[in-house]
Amino acid sequence: MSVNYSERIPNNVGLSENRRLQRALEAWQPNYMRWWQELGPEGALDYDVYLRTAISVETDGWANFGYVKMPDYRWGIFLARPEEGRTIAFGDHRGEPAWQEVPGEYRSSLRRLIVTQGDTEPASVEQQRHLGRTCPSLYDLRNLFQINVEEGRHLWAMVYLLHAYFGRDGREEADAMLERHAGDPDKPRILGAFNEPTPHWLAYFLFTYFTDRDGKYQLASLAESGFDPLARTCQFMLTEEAHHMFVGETGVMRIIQRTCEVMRELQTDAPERLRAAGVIDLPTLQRFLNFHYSVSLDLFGQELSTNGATYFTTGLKGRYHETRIADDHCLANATWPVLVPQGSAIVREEQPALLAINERLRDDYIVDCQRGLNRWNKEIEKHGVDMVFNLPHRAFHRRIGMFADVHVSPDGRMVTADEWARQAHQWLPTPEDHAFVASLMQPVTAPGKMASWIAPPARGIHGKSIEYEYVRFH
Ligand code: BYC
Repeated sequence: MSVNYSERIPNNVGLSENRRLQRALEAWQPNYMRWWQELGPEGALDYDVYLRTAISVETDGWANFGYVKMPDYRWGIFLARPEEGRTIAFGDHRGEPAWQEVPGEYRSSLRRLIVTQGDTEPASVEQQRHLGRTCPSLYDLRNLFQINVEEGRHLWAMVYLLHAYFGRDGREEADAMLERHAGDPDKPRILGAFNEPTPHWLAYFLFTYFTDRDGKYQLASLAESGFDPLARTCQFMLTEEAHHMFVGETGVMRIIQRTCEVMRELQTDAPERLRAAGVIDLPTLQRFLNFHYSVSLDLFGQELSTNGATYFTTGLKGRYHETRIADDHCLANATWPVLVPQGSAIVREEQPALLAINERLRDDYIVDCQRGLNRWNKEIEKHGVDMVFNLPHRAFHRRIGMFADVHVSPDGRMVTADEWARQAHQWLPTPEDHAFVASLMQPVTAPGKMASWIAPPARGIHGKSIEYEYVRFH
């Protein structure tokens, strides 16, 4: 599975043997580059960035680090190795050979899934484009750019599938990926969270912790797909995703660490004193956490979804770790517990498992989210500070699904619109919180130096010291 880097588009899919496809992708490439220049990281085209580039899909294929100007990054097309004799693991086609071509009857559903996945990738780059201006350190700036170029590559991955397997309408969808934009009132991105602004680094770390984690779960479900090229693409994308969540988890951890240090120094937990000392008080952090978690929960779709059921039954999108689950993989008569609003209460109901496929994935996601909170809480405890972070209730602040029309407090009580209006400022970031966090965002670009509100990382990148010049400006 070696990658051919001598071609204009590096790939391990034998692109040069398919001249039509190669030409089509080469025609899309300049549009992508134009998009990167206009909506990629602002003002950063000339920087030399210490980036990691994949040179093969093997585990050691990552060890390739060096200074790269982002527009010269080798965006390419990489699929994980094919699995000999792979069969479809779930749904009506269980046991049949995995599809190497798009099955005609599922063409539009499959295209929709690929377009929705693909749309999120450039969206996140657009959302993060101004952050470079206010980086807390060169280390963080480099990680931001690493994530940005990888999201760009994930777009390439989906565009490849559209071009290679969906003919003319696939090419049109690939063009449209560069025409919708995050937060654009006329042509927004498809999913809610990808139209929210990422105005500062606190939002960014929480986005990479919570929203990239949705990426992990969605990609893992698509990696089970009966459509083999999609499964193989997503398997490789997942290896890149892990680093994005690492950046989020450690970023939040370092903020907590710094705040706790100052709390101890000043012997106070008063938010105004901590803010005056240039750190983010923990209740503010909890409000931002509540926001990013709840908009990320929405990304799983409705609790009961016929789309989800159809994607599963037709073998297009599986469950998390589908092949490790011990059941019939068809779910004909199975049920799944789902929380639903009933009057002024939230009750648990057994629902057909097929309809609850999205909800089940959300359940898996919630468990995973909690793990990071446990680690953050340990850090707080280590400093002797009396506070714990909690995930708000899954019904809190939802815009999609059964809880979209009701108000639920973070601890899971159904509340009236009046109570919501009175309390929301304690539960979600206020304009003042945003203004305060924004006021901290002063760029720090001297090697090894950190902004006041964040502790240094435990170690540098790829064996380099924290003082290493991870980004060189010109
Ligand atoms: N916002 O039956 P429903 C990532 C729409 S993140 C707006 O409930 P379905 C990344 C839905 O499209 C991973 N609209 O759900 C992270 C549908 O519309 P249509 C991205 C929403 O269809 C960080 C209607 O509501 N990948 O990779 O089973 C940085 C009814 O939908 C939302 C994927 O999402 C929303 N939040 O499931 C970079 C995987 N939720 O079709 C990257 C592919 C639902 O009736 N996508 N709707 O017009 C999917 O599997 C599904 O589309 C969803 C929704 C899970 C998103």
